[in-house]
Amino acid sequence: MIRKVQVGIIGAGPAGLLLAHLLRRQGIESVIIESRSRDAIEGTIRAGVLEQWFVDLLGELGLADRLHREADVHDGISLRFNRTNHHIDVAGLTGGQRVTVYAQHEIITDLVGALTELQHEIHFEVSEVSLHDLESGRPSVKFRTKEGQDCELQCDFIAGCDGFHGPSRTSIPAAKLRCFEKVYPFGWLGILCNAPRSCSEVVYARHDHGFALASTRTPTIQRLYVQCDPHDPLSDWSDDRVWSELHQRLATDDGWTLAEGPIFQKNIVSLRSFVCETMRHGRLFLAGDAAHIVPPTGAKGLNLAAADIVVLARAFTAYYRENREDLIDGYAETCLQRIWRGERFSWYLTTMMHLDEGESDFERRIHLADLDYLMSSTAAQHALAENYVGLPLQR
Ligand code: FAS
Ligand code: PHB
Repeated sequence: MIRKVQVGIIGAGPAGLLLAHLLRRQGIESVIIESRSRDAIEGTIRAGVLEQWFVDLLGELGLADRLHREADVHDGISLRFNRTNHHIDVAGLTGGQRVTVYAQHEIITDLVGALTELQHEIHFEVSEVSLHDLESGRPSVKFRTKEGQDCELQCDFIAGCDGFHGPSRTSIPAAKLRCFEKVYPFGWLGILCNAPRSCSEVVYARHDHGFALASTRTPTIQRLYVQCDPHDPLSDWSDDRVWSELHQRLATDDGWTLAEGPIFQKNIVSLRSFVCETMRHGRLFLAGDAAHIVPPTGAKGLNLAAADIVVLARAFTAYYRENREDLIDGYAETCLQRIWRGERFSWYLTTMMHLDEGESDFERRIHLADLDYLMSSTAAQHALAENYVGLPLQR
């Protein structure tokens, strides 16, 4: 079956779904193909922190009603080391920008739900996805539906929103790819547990045993992470060991205590920084994790993906509405400025807050001096806060 469409979107993650919504608002037609089922994408445990502009955009699109009812909004974050908690007044330092904690899979559920109500064409559980004629005026995506039917989407443009492991980036000739990568020698073990909140804001802790993070999902479901070896088998991390490490790494001398509860989800992720500067190849445009990865310490991945999509939707709109190609031609350059700033901030927070066995004692002292300077300088805290809430986005 051949289907002609203006924009073919590969991937129903936050990037692909947001693009479909923004294009609909401009009367631009798109079709989404996704390799997993709707239940699977709505159940993927990932990000949790949203930048203020992204929350505002979801509101403008009429997609934030549940978010506004259920999200946890904070005025700051905490950095913890040497058994002392340090509150960073993010809202005060950024003219009122706040930190919104709302799970990524809830955003996906809201975006898919709204598109389904609009009967937007989304093909779930597709396979055999391949991209063709990217340098022609009529690129296409071939795929097999879950019913086994072979289909071809003939497009004006293809949006590669298929994440780090998707086919889009690898469809670009290797000689054309300009990529930069840093793989960290540590990973994160993340848990979800049924327990009351122990913190009124997201807490990042540096400890001699390694990094730890306390975040939240609801008043009764908490999200916590500990630094681990990315190759550790999960069986090495019993619930008792997880709680023991969390208590030690998050401990303070001010009487604060960590509430425990049954752990119902546990996973280990590796940490990397990655940028593919070739975000466009002919009529293929990469967005989100398909083009860049940040370690989650800076809570930037989802927000950078959404920022790419705002730039891409504006470029497609200018093309269809005003027959302009300048925004399309400037897509990569526009996105890469924000991406490298997000990469820098995520690398900075990751190296400052994690224990790297390969580091010298001198480097460790420097990280502690960095933290000490941060706690003594409003200017440094302002820089951290401004990056954490998200640098302004030209919309
Ligand atoms: P995604 O990977 O989310 O989506 C890609 C989609 O494409 C998937 O649904 C996939 O199934 C589909 N796909 C893949 N191959 C395909 C194929 N062949 N055909 C069709 N579809 C295909 N970011 C933050 O901003 N804040 C955080 O707090 C944060 N925490 C994180 C915590 C963890 C543990 C992890 C792993 C990441 C975290 N991130 C965070 C980053 C994360 O949220 C990503 O940046 C975000 O999912 C990127 O969204 P997409 O680019 O849409 O890619
Ligand atoms: C989360 O809530 O999952 C979370 C919060 C902050 C981060 C990363 C993840 O930096």
